[in-house]
Amino acid sequence: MTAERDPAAAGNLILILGDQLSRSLSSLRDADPSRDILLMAEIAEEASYVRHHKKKIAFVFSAMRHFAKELEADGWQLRFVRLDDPENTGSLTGEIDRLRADHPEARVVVTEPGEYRLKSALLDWAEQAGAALDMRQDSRFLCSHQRFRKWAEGRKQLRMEYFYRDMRRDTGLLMDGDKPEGGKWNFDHENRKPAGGGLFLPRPPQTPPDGITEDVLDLVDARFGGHFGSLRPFWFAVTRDGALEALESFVEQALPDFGDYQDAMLEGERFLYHSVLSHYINAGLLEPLEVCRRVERAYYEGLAPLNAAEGFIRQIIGWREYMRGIYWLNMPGYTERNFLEATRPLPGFYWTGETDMACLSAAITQTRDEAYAHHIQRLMVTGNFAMLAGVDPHQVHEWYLAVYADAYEWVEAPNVIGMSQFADGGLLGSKPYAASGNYINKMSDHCSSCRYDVKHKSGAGACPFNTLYWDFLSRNADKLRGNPRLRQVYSIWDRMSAGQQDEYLETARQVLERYCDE
Ligand code: FAD
Ligand code: DLZ
Ligand code: SF4
Repeated sequence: MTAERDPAAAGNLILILGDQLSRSLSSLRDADPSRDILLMAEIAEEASYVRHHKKKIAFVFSAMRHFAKELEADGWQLRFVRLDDPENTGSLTGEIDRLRADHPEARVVVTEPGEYRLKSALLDWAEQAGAALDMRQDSRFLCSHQRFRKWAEGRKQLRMEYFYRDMRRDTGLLMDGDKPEGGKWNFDHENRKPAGGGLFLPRPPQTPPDGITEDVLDLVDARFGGHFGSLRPFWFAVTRDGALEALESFVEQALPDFGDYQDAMLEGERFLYHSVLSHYINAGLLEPLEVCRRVERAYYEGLAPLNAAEGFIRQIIGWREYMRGIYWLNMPGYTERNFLEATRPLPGFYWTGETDMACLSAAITQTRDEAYAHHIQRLMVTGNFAMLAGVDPHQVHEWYLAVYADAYEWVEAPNVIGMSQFADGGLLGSKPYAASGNYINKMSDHCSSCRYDVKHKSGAGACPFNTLYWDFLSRNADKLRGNPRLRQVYSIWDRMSAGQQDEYLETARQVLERYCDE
């Protein structure tokens, strides 16, 4: 992808996208501040191709403005196009054209966009405009497309665990020679404790908005006021320094308990021991490897136990890299997959949080307020309900892409289409993450304040997850019955009397009518 630089050539135009806020960017590798011009642009199309959460737009715009200011202070020539600039064309390619009009000979350099949609748009644009485009690999990721393709080649199943071990060997993270630290690759079985009362629960640092952020908040309010989510209070860091502070705070306060309570949920506690760093990492304010090295150091300094450090590092060099690999291996078309042929529209309460199901209300309300929910809420509450109810996975995908501050299609789609909705038919999970209310009850305290009874399996007051669970298995029996990991649940279903099965299905029908068919 990379073309050699000709020293006699005119300066380059270097496009820096809103999730490329890193000085180590491959597009800046050989850049020359005296000749090259950097381009950053606030673009209506990028903010509304799905109607992003207001906090997400504000975070990206403010972080872009801060990054641009830092680059300018370092002596770079930079064109920053604000959203409200009357000449703003509203598209990234329009902005490149506008800058190129003054520099027709210039080559355009860009680090590969994270999303297929934008990569294709830039490649199409270059072809049509007859422009020289130098699109470079994104070296912030640890595994290149080529490396992932090679790893995946010839494998019947793409299991994250084996990929992860290779990444441990490649990076040397938590390695003792060629053996994993502590003698095991994975300490996940120690990471499933429900959280009880009386725990000290840290909060991510709250950064007060500065003048730049206040301007952006006003702009977002005016231009995207109809989008989902609360804009204020706004507490995200918007600079690398602020993100580094958030990393330090996580390592000191939450990391030691990260492993133990990774899967827990608590009413009113939105962050537990999670890092709340994904939006910083995905936008480029933090680099994935530096975050992992910091966590590894905390382990060697005795500040965090191995199950926490290993569990955290696995999420980043394992899951995060693996999801990106799956995305690029399967695009285009991955976001259209619908293995279970689910067609129901996304229930309206996903946009309001107004539901009497306590677990869903908590997850969606905090999503609205914070543009954040942690993994188990995304997977086992909102994701699980949508899959059990048979919601069209494309609508689920668009919801997740819109509502989280860390959502970019390269990471969101495999998590949603693959992991959470089983819409890829098992490419990345050996069975659907379908669960009845029992799982949510074990891992959280939501059920005690819910109007439903998690112990009731059917009938008016029964937990909706309980009846939807069996309805889901019954509805999808032709596609799922042959799955060896579901043999046991189907044998339970088969042993039920016809009367009991009917009762489950009838209650599920009422649940779907109440919540999904309004
Ligand atoms: P922590 O729990 O502290 O984890 C540490 C880091 O590990 C995260 O910051 C993140 O960088 C990485 N990580 C953890 N799990 C995953 C994963 N499954 N895939 C990729 N990276 C992971 N993550 C996104 O970054 N963007 C998304 O749009 C996104 N959508 C998701 C949708 C669904 C349905 C599910 C089940 C998961 C999704 N995830 C997504 C993964 C995960 O939920 C978030 O990365 C995590 O909740 C972010 O919060 P945190 O920083 O506190 O993470
Ligand atoms: C997410 C986002 C938003 C909301 N706005 C912009 C923008 O105005 N300008 C820009 O360059 N990038 C933005 N981004 C990030 C892009 O959507 C992101 O680069 C692509 O989705 C590729 O990952
Ligand atoms: Fe959620 Fe069911 Fe528990 Fe209510 S009873 S909180 S719906 S799992």
